[in-house]
Amino acid sequence: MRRPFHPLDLFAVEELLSDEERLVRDTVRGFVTDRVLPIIEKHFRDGTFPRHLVPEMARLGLLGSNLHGYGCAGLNSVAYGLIMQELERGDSGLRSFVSVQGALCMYPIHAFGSDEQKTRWLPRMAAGEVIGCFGLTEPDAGSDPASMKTRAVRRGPHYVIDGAKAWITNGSIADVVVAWARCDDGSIRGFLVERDTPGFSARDHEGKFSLRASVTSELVFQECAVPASNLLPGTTGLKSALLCLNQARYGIAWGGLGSALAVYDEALAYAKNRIVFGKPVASFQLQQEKLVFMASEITKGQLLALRLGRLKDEGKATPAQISLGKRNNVWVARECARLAREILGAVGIADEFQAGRHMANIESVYTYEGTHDIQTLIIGEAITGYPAFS
Ligand code: TGC
Ligand code: FAD
Repeated sequence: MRRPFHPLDLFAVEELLSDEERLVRDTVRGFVTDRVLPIIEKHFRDGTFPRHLVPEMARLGLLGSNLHGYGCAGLNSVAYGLIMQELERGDSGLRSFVSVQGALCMYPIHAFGSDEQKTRWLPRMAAGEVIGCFGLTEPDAGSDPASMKTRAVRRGPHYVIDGAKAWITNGSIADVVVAWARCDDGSIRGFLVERDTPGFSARDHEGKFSLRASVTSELVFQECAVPASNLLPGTTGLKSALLCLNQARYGIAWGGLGSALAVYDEALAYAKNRIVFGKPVASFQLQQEKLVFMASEITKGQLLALRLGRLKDEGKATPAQISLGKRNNVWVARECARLAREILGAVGIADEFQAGRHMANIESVYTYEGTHDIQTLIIGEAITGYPAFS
């Protein structure tokens, strides 16, 4: 029987959701409780991605769920965000998979692709039959993607791509890469590179202590000739890649809440049951302060994410607002994971509890999609008018 799950809702955010949004959230919550939580500890331990869940997530309509047409669910931004929250309540790696597939691969094809590219790729990606990845970061260009070295040179009917990408989620399991490269005219544009293209190879990063249930790879393009029709025609510069990041950062603002809720729930339950000095841990003022910090920050994060989602649906969310959402809610998740681990005492370092896994995962989330520092500088520029990146 499914364990009833009572989400933290100190400010009645539930009342601000529509019936459809609640239904979507509860469906994904059920999926994560039944299908993810029982297996995720082993996948994290073994360093394997639970790939068998991809068709199940596709059947639930989770892949590219906020896109319209081409077999996508066409949900609003809040329902999409709640999906990210519930997936990350399970594991950041699972949310990463869905973020990359939807926000970083399907979105650019949808936004910048030709009709032929959309028809060819999107329905199969929504169905989970084709897996995508997004190659922007390079070994020497992370926070500053404009300094990328990957080049695409036009030769007759082909573009020839040379370069390398690093830390790419889904890299070695992807059927198609959305690869960003600098062209002859100096502009950065997006290309679709299929996995069997001669000169393309992918190798997984070994020794990760974080996001162990997710695939992270290095990609190499050696004289990789792709048909000119594989250029995403609507990409016009780095701005096109940054527009994709807005989509993914938005999802992470909700995902962070999911991770924070998971560890808060676990810490509260443990603190109520664990007896020390003859009393439950939850009855001590020092421990209550930690739980109150977590509950307050999660509540503020819920209000922030919901408002951001409503603004996004009205077409008004700015990149700086999205950065603020990502920055704040991932910080909340990071603080909550650390405090939850602390409340659990020794068992907090064992992987039969979730806190340690979330604590390790959130280090990646804090860094990817623009580090916490980069989000700070984006917001700093928006409020002062001074870019302080260099
Ligand atoms: P800059 O000159 O500021 O901007 C170039 C053009 O882009 C515009 N722009 C944006 N447009 C839409 N959305 C945004 N967020 C935008 N940010 C900037 C800008 O207005 C300009 O337009 P125009 O018309 O004037 O040309 O560019 P810059 O080179 O100075 O860089 C700015 C900076 C540092 C903020 C940017 O490079 C950045 O965001 N760096 C962080 C890189 C990053 O986030 N990488 C993420 C890689 S993907 C990933 O991590 C996936 S994890 C997936 C998972 O597993 O979930
Ligand atoms: P660097 O840019 O080298 O930064 C190092 C440090 O310097 C950081 O603390 C940073 O905040 C700080 N710093 C940088 N610039 C400034 C500045 N101007 N002022 C002050 N401090 C600064 N990328 C993709 O393209 N696709 C993916 O699918 C993807 N998946 C990922 C999955 C995982 C698990 C991880 C860990 C990363 C992934 N990334 C992906 C890469 C990720 O986006 C980059 O790691 C991130 O953008 C930071 O780049 P970097 O690691 O090169 O750090």
